[in-house]
Amino acid sequence: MNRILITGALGQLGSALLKHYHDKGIFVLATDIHECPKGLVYNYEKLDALNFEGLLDVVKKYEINVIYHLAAILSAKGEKNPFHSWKINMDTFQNIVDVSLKCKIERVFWPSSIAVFGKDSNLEYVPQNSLMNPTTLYGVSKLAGEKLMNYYFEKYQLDIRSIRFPGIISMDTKPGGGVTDYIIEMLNASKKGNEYICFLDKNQRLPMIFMEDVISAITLLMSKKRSVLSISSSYNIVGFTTTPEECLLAIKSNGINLKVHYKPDFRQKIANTWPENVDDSLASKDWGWSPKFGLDKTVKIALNG
Ligand code: AKB
Repeated sequence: MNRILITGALGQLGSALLKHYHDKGIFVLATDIHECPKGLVYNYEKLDALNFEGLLDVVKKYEINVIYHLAAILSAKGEKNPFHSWKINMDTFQNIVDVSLKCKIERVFWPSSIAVFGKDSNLEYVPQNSLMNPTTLYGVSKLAGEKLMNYYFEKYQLDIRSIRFPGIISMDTKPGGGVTDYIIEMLNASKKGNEYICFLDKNQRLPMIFMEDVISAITLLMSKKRSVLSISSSYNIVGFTTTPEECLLAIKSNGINLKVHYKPDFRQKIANTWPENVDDSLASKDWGWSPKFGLDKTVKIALNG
């Protein structure tokens, strides 16, 4: 039986994974840098993943054998203080690797991102193995993590698994400083009856995925025997692709007359270097990935949730 530790557990992905495993009756320990939120029903330890000794203590104390390392600074926020972002993203990664080797952790999940790609990646439809010249510090740190997970697997057989996530759509937590956050902000504005100022161009196409598909993908990948995985790096996946304008149309088709103003800012420059779509056929072939939620279904659920 698995005993799971999640870092960054109060974030967008962490909260959803926490609920998923808790509801399944699997032991899961949530950790994050914040004080335990009032009324939280999960096992919780306040822990900064930069604190190696603290991490080691918690892993030993709770007899953890699987880690989901989600603590990270995202793309747009990362650009505000690149040195700090590198430290958070890479030193915590190294701590997780070190603790995992010391405590013989069986499996680690670590999310990568479409931010690993860049202008030379055939952005209309990025293959699994593409040229990768990321433009953000976040993208550089994710690419470094991908190289390291391969290295640690070859050198120590440390089983780290990973997915390159597109923009993740969920309504339960606040957006966390990403370029793809516009879609969540637009959906929230629709629910509140506010106007929305979009920081991307109305025709900027980006890949997206609904949270339920994210949870299916992660749990599927983590459930497979290592021998079915043909790469020891990160897999491309996509739910659907959309632009702000298409998203607005989908919102309007639910009877909501949202007004959107377009004022592209520095995030548009980042989006210009990100994929419009990615080829996720290797994930389908190796571990059976297949998305269930398109734009219309996602928008409908998000608006009614
Ligand atoms: C971001 O926009 O930074 C993230 C991502 C695509 O990794 N949502």
